[in-house]
Parts: sequence; structure tokens; C-alpha cells
Amino acid sequence: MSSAPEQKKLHKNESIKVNSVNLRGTLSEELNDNSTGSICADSAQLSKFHGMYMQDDRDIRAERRKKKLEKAFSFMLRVRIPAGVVSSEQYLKLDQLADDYANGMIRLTTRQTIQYHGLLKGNIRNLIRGMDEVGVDSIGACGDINRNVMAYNNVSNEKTRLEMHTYARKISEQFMPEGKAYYDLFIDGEKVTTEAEVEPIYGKTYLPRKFKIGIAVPPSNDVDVFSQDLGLIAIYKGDKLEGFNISAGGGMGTTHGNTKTFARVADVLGFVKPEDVHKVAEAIVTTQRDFGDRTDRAHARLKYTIADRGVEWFIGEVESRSGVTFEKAREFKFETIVDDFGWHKDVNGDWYYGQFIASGRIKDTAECQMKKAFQEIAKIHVGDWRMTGSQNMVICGVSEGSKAAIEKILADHGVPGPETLSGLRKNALACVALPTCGLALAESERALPSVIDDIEDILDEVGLRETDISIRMTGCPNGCARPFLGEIGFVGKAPGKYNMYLGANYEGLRLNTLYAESIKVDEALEKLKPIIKQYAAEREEGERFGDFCVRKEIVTIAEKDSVKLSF
Ligand code: SRM
Ligand code: SF4
Repeated sequence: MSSAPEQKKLHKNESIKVNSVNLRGTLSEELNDNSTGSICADSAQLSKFHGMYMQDDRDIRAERRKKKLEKAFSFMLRVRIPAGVVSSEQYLKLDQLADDYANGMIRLTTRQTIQYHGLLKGNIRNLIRGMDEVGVDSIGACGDINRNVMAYNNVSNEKTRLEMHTYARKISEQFMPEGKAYYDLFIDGEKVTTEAEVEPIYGKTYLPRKFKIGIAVPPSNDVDVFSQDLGLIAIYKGDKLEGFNISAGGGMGTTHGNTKTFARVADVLGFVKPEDVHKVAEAIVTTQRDFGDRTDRAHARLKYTIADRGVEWFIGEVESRSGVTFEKAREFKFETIVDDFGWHKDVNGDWYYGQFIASGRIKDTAECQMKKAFQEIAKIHVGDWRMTGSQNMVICGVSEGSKAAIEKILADHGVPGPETLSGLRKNALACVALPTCGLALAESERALPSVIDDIEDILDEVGLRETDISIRMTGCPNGCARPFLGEIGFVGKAPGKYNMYLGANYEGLRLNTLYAESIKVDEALEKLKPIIKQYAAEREEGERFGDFCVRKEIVTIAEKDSVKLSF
């Protein structure tokens, strides 16, 4: 094992963590202070580890500034739901809490969990206590720590899915902080602790940056495994789990104009047996803990640690820490990323229903009362609810007898079925962006639906409506909807302007590349139209849009931007 590097001047967040008594800081006093809707900057950093972000409504920021009013502060709270599974009881409670304490909407995220927006400071404890009543928490959902663990969600293979969800839960628990700050601050009330608890994995400074883990089961790459800091690719022989190929060092976030930042697909390190997975995961996390760059947060993710030091060094470090030697990676093939929409049968003979949810926003409108429909279903549904990494919901374990009732509820509430979805819309992701995200440079969630309408018109013209094409939009280059893995990627550059990227591999093994910079949506459509027409006319059988763009040299992808596989 090598020794930790000599550090330059540490980023100020490092001292905030050290001095916080296991993430407590002055949060308790500030939550009790009714004179402002905000908390101080240091506390805002610490609150992330408990699953929340301080935000303000950017739609009314200028108006409030003019009136010399404090910003309209509120909090976003992100829940920890490993693999995105909740019971009907939990769903109903989570839904009720959105009405009682947040803005009345639930937002499914790209990491299989939910977010609340518009939560006022005075209601944070109420909301967290409500979640606690049904055994749900927001510990480590944000912050420099392991985030919500994603896992394969293809419900048709129920046995495998269950096995992988158990791994996701165990890995999530493995990387939970030991400290009890969350309970002291938000559940037990104002308990004051001055003595720090020991964090065996994280130490006093936790990780240099966020850390993300996802589990995929080929042929589905529904978790975008190569975008994760740590990826587990399950290898099955028939029904038997042989082990996992381990990947590391994926990530999306970049900064416009900062060439030192980049999106990266993970390296495949090798294969390990099931009994070694937790040891190897811990070695990967602690290597990043000790070697990640704590001086520059734009260079602090695992992808930079591996890119700077080399994958051979990383493998050696992980093997030495875990005592496990990687075997040669086992062969696998990803063939799809899309969720199963509509009714399907699982291997147990039960039904499941995949519901598309535009950008994961569960709300009621005049035309579609999806939130109410889900409430009504949760009142009668005995199976569970599974959120997908593409911001959709799967209602699982439905008996033959209950199917009609669920169908009726969806129809009575105007919830559109899968027959309305084009191949493009089924594969669409958009991040939240405005008005809540403080980092958004352009619209995303509010902009993507009409962009899809326009592209669908082009696809209709050339008979490609049913073709699966992945499209991902984000309001900035942080990459929350994994836009650099979209066959078409739109990344916000300025209000109304986007960078357009093309050429990713649909199954998530190759990043896209910049095709046009800082253009309006109309200009993007003008550029896309001839390419889509050419695709319709000249594609080879089964050829995906992203692969076509590369074969026809519409874009050229650097070698480093494809996953290297050798079996
Ligand atoms: Fe993200 C920051 C929303 C998945 C990369 N992300 C944010 C914040 C908290 C903005 C902030 O820091 O002030 C956004 C809150 C917006 C809001 O109003 O709700 C935000 N990220 C989201 C969500 C909700 C997007 C969505 O529409 O679903 C996703 C929540 C996931 C979850 O449940 O945990 C979300 N974020 C991602 C992903 C995708 C993933 O994890 O699979 C990425 C790219 C993968 C990666 O991490 O490399 C991602 N978010 C970022 C980054 C860039 C990190 C970096 O390495 O540079 C930031 C900015 C930061 O950390 O400084 C960020
Ligand atoms: Fe906000 Fe940017 Fe993430 Fe979108 S990609 S939610 S704009 S940080």
C-alpha cells in the first residue's frame, strides 16, 4: 500500500468537515432560528450530508432583489432509497409529506430516488420525522460520501433483480456514516454532542467529493454503469451469480471552459467473486479517500485520481488494501438501457407496469393527475414500487385480479399509456435545472418536452418514430442527466443556448462529443434534421443513431472516451 500524498492547501470544505463534530456544526441552532429562511454557508455544506440543499426560487430572484427582500429560500431534500424500491405504505407516506411540507410534487431522480423541493427550513424536521415513521431516511443522499446506490431494475427477471437489490442495500449500509448526527439533529431534536464519533471508513474528513455506486446486470445497462465511480457488472451463469466485473472512475461533471475537467467512462478493473465484493468496494472507497484531491473540488472525483495515477497503480492499490486479486474480466454484453413500459409478466407469473414519467416529475395537472392516480393505486397495491435510473416508475407484483383496477385508476386520471411514447421520448432524460437548481445556466426539465415534440416531427417524416434513440438534456455541464452518454446530448451554456453533443453509444460504452456550440434549440433542430434523414436512409440493419454518427464521421470520438474491454 502506498502512503497518502503530500497535500497542498486543502479546500476550505475540508476544515468545515473536520470541525463539525461528525457533520453537526451549528445546524441545530440554525434550524431553530426563525429570523431567516436560510442557514449559513458552512451549515449549507454540512446539510448536504444529511440529504438536503439550500436553494432559492430563481424565477422570482430578480423581483425579490428589487423589493430588497431576502431570496425565497427553501430546501431540496433527497431521499436514500437503495435500488429505488419502496412499499405502498412508504410511497403513500412519501407522497403525503410532499403535500404537507414541500411543494406538493415528488421528483424521481436519475439515481432511483425521490427529491422534495420547496421545503421550508421550519419544516425540515417534520418531513424527516415523517420519513422515519416508515423507515426511510436521507442520510448521505448528498455530500462527500457514498450516494444512493443504484441497481438493475429489469423486473422481468425477478430473482436476479432481488439478489442485486440485496447487494445494493448492503453496499449502501456498508458506506453509511457511523455518526448519529442525523438522528440527533432531525429526529431526537436538539441533542447536543461535543464528542466526535469514530468513522472507520470515512475518518474526520469523509471523502474528497461525492461517490457513486451502481450495479448492472447485462444485457441491461439501465444504471449507466460506466458513469459511476464504482460499477458492479453482475456475471451470471444461468441463475447462478458467479461474481462481478468491477469498473471504476466514471463520471460526467465538467465545467465549461475548464479543459482540466472532463467526462470519463470507467475502466474495467477485473472480476471478483461475490464474497469479495464488499472488501473490494471498501478498498476502492478508501483509496479515493486517501488519494483523491482535497485541494481542488473540480479535480476531486475518483475519475481524476485514476486518470492522474493510472489504472495499473489503482488496481495495485485496491488489491493491496483488499487482499483480493482481480481475475481477468468475464465476458458480457450490454444491449439495452430502456425501461419496460406498460404491462409485462415477471418470472413469478405476476404482472408489472412501467409508467413513463416526463423528467420524473409526479404532479397533478388539468389533463393528467398522475400524483392522485399513484395515491389511489398505493391504497390497493400490495406489491412494491420501483424507481428507475431513467426517472420512471415500475409498479411491481400485481396479481391478475388487481390489474384491471390499476388500469382503471390510470385511465380515470388521464395518465397516458406506453402507446403514446416514441422511441425518443422513452429514452429521454432531463435534469431539474431551473427554477430550483442554483447551478443551472439554461432550462432543462421545462424545455425538453417541446424539444422532443419537434424532433418527433422529424422522426415521423422519415418513419423512425418507434426507433430507440437516447436524448439527454441538462441545464449545465455538471451532467445530472448523464448527457455525455446520450446519443443526442444538450448541455446548457447560457439562457436559451445549448452545446449539442452527438455520437455516444446507446448502451453506454462510449461518450458523445461536441457537435455544435452554444446554439438555440431552433438551430439545433436545423442541424439535426439532415442527420436524422441521412440516418433513416443510410443506416445499416440494427445500427443505432450514435453509432451511425460515428461511422459516417459526423463526429469523431477520441479513443479514451470508449470503454476498453478485453475478455
Ligand atoms: Fe447532480 C449538483 C440534481 C444526478 C453530477 N445535482 C446537483 C445539484 C444538487 C445542484 C447543486 O449542487 O446546487 C442539483 C439539484 C437540482 C435541484 O434543484 O433539484 C442536482 N443530480 C441532480 C438530480 C436530481 C438530477 C435529476 O434531474 O434527476 C440527480 C439526483 C441524483 C440522486 O438521486 O442522487 C442528479 N448529478 C447526478 C448525476 C447522474 C448520476 O449520478 O448518475 C451526475 C453525473 C454523474 C457524476 O456524478 O459524475 C451529477 N450534480 C452533479 C455535479 C457534478 C459533479 C462533478 O463531478 O463535477 C454537481 C455539481 C457539484 O457536485 O458540484 C451536481
Ligand atoms: Fe443543476 Fe446542472 Fe445538475 Fe442540471 S446538470 S440539475 S442544471 S447542476
